Amino acid sequence: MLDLGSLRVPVPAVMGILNVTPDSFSDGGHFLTPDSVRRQAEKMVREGAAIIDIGGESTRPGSGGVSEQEELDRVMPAIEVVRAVTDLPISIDTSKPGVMRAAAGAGAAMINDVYALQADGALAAAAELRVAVCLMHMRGAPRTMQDNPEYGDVVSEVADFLGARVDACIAAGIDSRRLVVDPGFGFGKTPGHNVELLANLRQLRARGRPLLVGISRKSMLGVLTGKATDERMPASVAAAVLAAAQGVEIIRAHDVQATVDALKVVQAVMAAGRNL
Ligand code: 7PM
Repeated sequence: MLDLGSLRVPVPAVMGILNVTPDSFSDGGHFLTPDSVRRQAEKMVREGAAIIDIGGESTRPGSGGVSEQEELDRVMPAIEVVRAVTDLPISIDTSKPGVMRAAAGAGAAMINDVYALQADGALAAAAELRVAVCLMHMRGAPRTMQDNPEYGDVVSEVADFLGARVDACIAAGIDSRRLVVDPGFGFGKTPGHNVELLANLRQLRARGRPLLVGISRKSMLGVLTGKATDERMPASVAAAVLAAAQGVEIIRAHDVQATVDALKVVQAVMAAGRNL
């Protein structure tokens, strides 16, 4: 069991992705009406998701931002619809303090921030809201992050960043037991960097905090397999299995059913005491 205070889930847990952006790369525009949000949420519940991650700001490489009002207009109705169909914990994928406050007020149990609470006022908002927080590593900003990212040692640099953000959260009054950390696959990393991170997840448990990873359908899998985004499910499941075998607590995924089934196998073998 993973206990983050406002959020308790069995591990490994699958976080189902519910994007409410018109431009998200693999499911853009598909889940925008209340009815389609409801159907997608019901499907993820049936398939065994443990958390539903709602995001209204595309962080696609090369993308700009959206206004706070635009983001609120996208995510608040979606939170209401998901709330109406399930008691599963909701995570809000946002970097904006105003959206964090509104979402937590509507019942979101987790803030999933690809900027790791670096925006003005984000640390204070998270401290005041007392929800769980996912701190993700990104090198640069979405618009430019894939322009030739360079690292000396990507694993230690990402781990150091995450450790520093955990420390900043603690200094801002956030209970460290609410924090999870995420290396941010695809956010300012080459395919080689992403593979190196996936091979060394245990070293990324900054300050001993639990890990969340999101690799589902990402371009590193396209590079490895030659497949388009909608054909990356098997590769995504393989990556989820590799992550879970290294003890990752939360896997963020589009294909909930396939991921849940695969992780049941990992879980059974790990419970049998094998060191994978
Ligand atoms: C375009 C590129 C659209 C990438 C969407 C994405 C993560 C996340 C995202 C992650 C956490 C996607 C990403 N990725 N939050 N939000 N970790 N914590 O594949 O890896 O959905 S957006």
